[in-house]
Parts: sequence; C-alpha cells; structure tokens
Amino acid sequence: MITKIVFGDPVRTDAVTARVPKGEKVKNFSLTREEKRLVFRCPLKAGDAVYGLGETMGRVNKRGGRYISFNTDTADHTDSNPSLYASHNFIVIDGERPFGAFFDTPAKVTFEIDYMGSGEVVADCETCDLNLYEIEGGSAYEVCRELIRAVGRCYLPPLWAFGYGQSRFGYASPEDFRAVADGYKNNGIPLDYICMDIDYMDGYRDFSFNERSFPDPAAFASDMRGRGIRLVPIVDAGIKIEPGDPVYEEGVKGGYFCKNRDGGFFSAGVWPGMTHFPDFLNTSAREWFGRQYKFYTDRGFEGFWNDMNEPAIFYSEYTKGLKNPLYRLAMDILFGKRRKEKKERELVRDYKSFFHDADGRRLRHYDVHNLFGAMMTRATSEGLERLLDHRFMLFSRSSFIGAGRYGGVWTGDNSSTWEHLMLNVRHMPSLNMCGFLFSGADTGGFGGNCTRELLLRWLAFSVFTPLMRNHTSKFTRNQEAYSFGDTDAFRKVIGLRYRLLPYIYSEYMKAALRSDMYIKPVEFVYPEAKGIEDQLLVGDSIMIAPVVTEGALSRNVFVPEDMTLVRYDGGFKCESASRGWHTVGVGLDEVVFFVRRGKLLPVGKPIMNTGEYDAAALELLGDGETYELYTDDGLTRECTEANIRLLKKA
Ligand code: MIG
Repeated sequence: MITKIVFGDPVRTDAVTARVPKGEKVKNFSLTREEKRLVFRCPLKAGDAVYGLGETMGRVNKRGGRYISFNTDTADHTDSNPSLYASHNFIVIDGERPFGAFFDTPAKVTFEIDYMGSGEVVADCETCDLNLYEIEGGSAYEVCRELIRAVGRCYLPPLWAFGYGQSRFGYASPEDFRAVADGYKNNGIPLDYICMDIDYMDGYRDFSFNERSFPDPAAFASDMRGRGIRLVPIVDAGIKIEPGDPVYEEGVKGGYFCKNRDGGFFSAGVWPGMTHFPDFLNTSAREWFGRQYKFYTDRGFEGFWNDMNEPAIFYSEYTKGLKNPLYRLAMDILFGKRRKEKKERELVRDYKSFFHDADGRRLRHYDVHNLFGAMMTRATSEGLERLLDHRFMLFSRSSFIGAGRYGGVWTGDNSSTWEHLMLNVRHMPSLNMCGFLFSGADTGGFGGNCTRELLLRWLAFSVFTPLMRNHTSKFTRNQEAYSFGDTDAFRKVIGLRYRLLPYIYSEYMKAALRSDMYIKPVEFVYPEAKGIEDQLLVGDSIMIAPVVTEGALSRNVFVPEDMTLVRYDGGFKCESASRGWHTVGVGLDEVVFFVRRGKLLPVGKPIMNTGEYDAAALELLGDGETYELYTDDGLTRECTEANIRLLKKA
C-alpha cells in the first residue's frame, strides 16, 4: 500500500511514474514544520532494522548513522563523510509493522537514524515543498518492491553491457586501447568493452575526439568491434566555453545553459577550463543535449558513462581564490580540514548562485541540486532512444531515485582497499532497493594501488554485479587482469562471469520486468540471517558469500537452509551444504557460491565475449525442477515476458 502526501508546492522530480492515491496526512511520522524546513521523526524499537538510502556510507542496516543527501564529488568514502554522489531518500523501517518512506525532494535532506543512540529516525528536509510517499507492506522486501513498482520499469541494458569491461583514467591513444584488447586476448581472458576516459577528447570537450590521436574514430570503433570489443566514451556535464565551437554556439543560441542571477550564463571551471552547465531541468535543453550524442552514434558508439554531474565544480567565477594554484597548494599544506570546509562553503555559494528554468519555473540550483545528475542521465537516455533503434549502455555517477529508469550507476572514486570492496558489497542491495539494478563499483578500486589478491577477490564479487568494470585512476599501478603475473586465476574468475551469463542476464531482465530487486540482503528471504551483511542473494537461485578479508583463504558462511555449494575453478563442482554455519575454504583462483534449495542455475559454455553467447547450449545445476530463462537478441527493445521460456531439468 503506497500513498502520497503533498506538502506545499513541490518541484517535479518525475521520480515516481505510477498513479499513487493521495493521503491526507502522514501516518508513520510526527512532523515539525519550521519556516524553511520539514522535520519528520519516528521512534525505533531495539530490534528494528532500517534499510535504504541507496548509495550512502554506513552499513546495509543504516542504524547509528547520519547521512546527508547532497550530491558531492568526493573520493572520501569513509563513515565520517555524510554525502556521496547520489541522493536516494528512501528508507524502510523493518519492525513489527514494516513501512517505508520516500522523501521526494531534490533539496538537501539529513537523515539521522538512531544517531548517537537517539532511538529515532529523523529526516530533516531543507524545504517545505515535497511529496512524501509512505509505503506499508508485509515485509521490508515487499515495501521495497512497492517503491520500485511506483518508480517504473528499470533501465534495460543490452546483453553486451553484462560482459566484463576494462577502463582506466589515462588511456589516451588507439595504441593504449589496442594494447588492452591484445592483453586480454593473448591471455585468453574474456572482455566486452573498454571505457574511454576524458583523454580521448579534444581539450576535454564533450562531443569531440582529439583528432591527432583519433583521426577516424568511426574506423577505430569498427576495428575494435571486429575484435569483439565496444568502446564506451565518457561524457562530462559541463560544456566548454569556446566561441566558434558548434555545441557551445548552439547551447548559447538556444539558451540551454543554467543562468546567473543577472541573466547571463553561469560559468564553472571543470576539466576543459570554464564551462556552462546545460539546464537539464529544462525539457528543450535536455532534448538538445540528448541530440549531441549523435556525434558518437554516427560513428558506431553505443555505450556511455556520464561523469561530473553532481555537478562537480573545481572553481567558479565566484571562487577566484581557488583558481590560483599557489594559493591552493598553500591551503592544502596548511589546513587539510579547513580547506575541505572552505571548499564545501564555496560549493554551496556556487550552487546558490545559478538558476534553472524548469519549463517556466525558475529554480535556484541549490534547492534542486540533487536532481541535476539524474536529469543528465534522462537527457542522454531519451536522446539515445531517439538516435538508436536498439538498447544502449549508459551509467552515471550522480543520481536521484527515478534515474534508474534511464540508466545505471557506478559508485564513483573508491580506492583499492578491502574496506571499499566491502562497501561495494553493501552498496549493491541498497541500490537495488531504490530501483538501481544496473550498478557496480570500480572493480579493484579507483584510487591507490591494487594488489593481485585484492583484484582477484574483488573480481570474484563483481562477477555477480550487473556492471562489472575494472577501473583505476591515473598514476596508479596497472590494474588490468593481465598485469599481475600468472593470469590463470584471472582467466577462471572472469571466465565464470561468462559461464553465468544465461543466469545473470535472465535474472536481471526478470527483475526489471517484474519490479523486483536483482541483488538483495539474505535476510529479505531468510529472516534468520538478520544482520549478516557480507552475504547476498543474487537473483532467485544464488546466495554469495564473497571473501572480503586480506589474507583469508576461507571464511565463515551462514547457510540458512540446505543448499548446493558450487565451487568454480574452471569447472563447476557441486557438493551439499547443510543448514547452519560452515567454514568454507576459498582459494584465490576459485569462486564459491551457493544454489538455493529447489532452484536451478543455468550455466553456459566458456566464451570470450557476449557475442559468442549461445542460449541453446546450457547446463542446469542445482536440485530444482524448472528455470525461467530470458533470451532475446541482446539488443531489441521488445523485452517482455514472452521472451521467457521454462527450462526443465532432464
Ligand atoms: O575529476 O574522468 O569518477 O571515474 O576516471 C575526476 C576522470 C574525473 C572522475 C570519475 C572517474 C574518472 C575521472 N573523473
């Protein structure tokens, strides 16, 4: 049961697309109104878990934390940092009578959840205009599904987006990309795509290629396609101010950029230098921006990642102080923390100084800040839908609930640490609760140096996340799977992804078509597993228990009912695992997971990329009777239940 309570005159976020009955007043919260804010509170009982909030720090059970929805470009993924790149204002209180609430506002919201042992949930909204969706259900899982249903059908990627991808900030020339393709091929490790980071561009300008390095991008894309590999260019939010440049000129002429208080266009310094931000809250500006992707689709590119769309601002016309590099250096050295606070103050000042024209409604950016990235994703997605007659790959750094209909997300600049592998494990179910099924982290970590062991363990987890992309920063150690000596273990672990493709693709598509989660906490199905956050359910048949500890060659696993333990070391070995706790050995060159009782797991033949996938050559593991296999050509937009076939165990 979902109801919508309207406060004041909310900004349209289009987060929810279903028709939802209106309620008169809040049922589950007490409410304090102040002049410029609404504060919702509800008490918690000792055993109540609180789920949700998607891409945030903290645990899957959010109790004890303080989280601020205010989209931020930050590499500080620690519990002392309250804001990451996204705002997913949905929480579920799993007590005697489970219920959820979605605070649908693009303004800043601070959540305190049993913070400092307060025994209550506080959602402090920096606005008096919002839609509150209250959801009641028989379980936390049902409450999440109700939200996902209300949001609307999740983004459907093409089959190839479920392959494995390699990326690095710093690949700059065709030789760099060819070397990656060769590195994988020569070592017999499958690969489907390579991401192109900002160095492919001409002066960091979107919708451009550096012509000296890429004289003929179309030929290059087609050459790579011939090797079974797609190229996935990055697109940043800001458009470089460059008189004479057609994209810039069109944007100016159409008035498609965000404006200053005085009516001129707002300027912010990002990678290309001074830029204007497209007004993604404006329909014509979105259409204009979406049309620009023709530059890529005309040249054979059909996958993209949208970056810097919080939006990130290095400096602006109002924060000249930071522009002087010497001054910045001095600030860095003298006051680490003070500098961070100063940067935050300057960002707020910038965000308060520009405006959107949301189809006639003038809105201060600061008040709708959390919607910017989501609306960029929407602009891209709607543009690509018009440009292509098939599905495309798209994922974004910043997001808001609802953006899951338009594309996926990656979780930004993590680092090569075991904590961040565990953070990835926690993010996945929480993102799924908020309708972001196509998601994943930078496998191996973005910042810092990855080790062979960390990469292998991280890959063994990423095998199960829809987006499986190895990405690292400039100046870090090489992180490609062939960069760590003996590649045998990498071949096996990444090879498993491809053998599980029939399952991963089917489970994703079924979850999307049925408003379900693809990854969920084990306790959503087995209440006796309450509190176990380092095991997850992936689709309907699999439970995983990834190794997230350095040096560990075994781990403890709670098996909530009799299951089949599957060990993959190049072949599948099945044994039975009885209900209860087990210490399970997991070598570095293998992946262990579990198939639930009464379920089946379809596995395919070893392949080198998704183009070789053969849905007719499958084997079924597990003790179930039937499996619902989803198949299509991997690109069609006609994704319906009609593409699902029942496989029966011989
Ligand atoms: O200021 O494009 O999160 O994945 O490699 C950094 C360069 C900009 C941030 C992204 C990261 C990407 C990097 N970008």
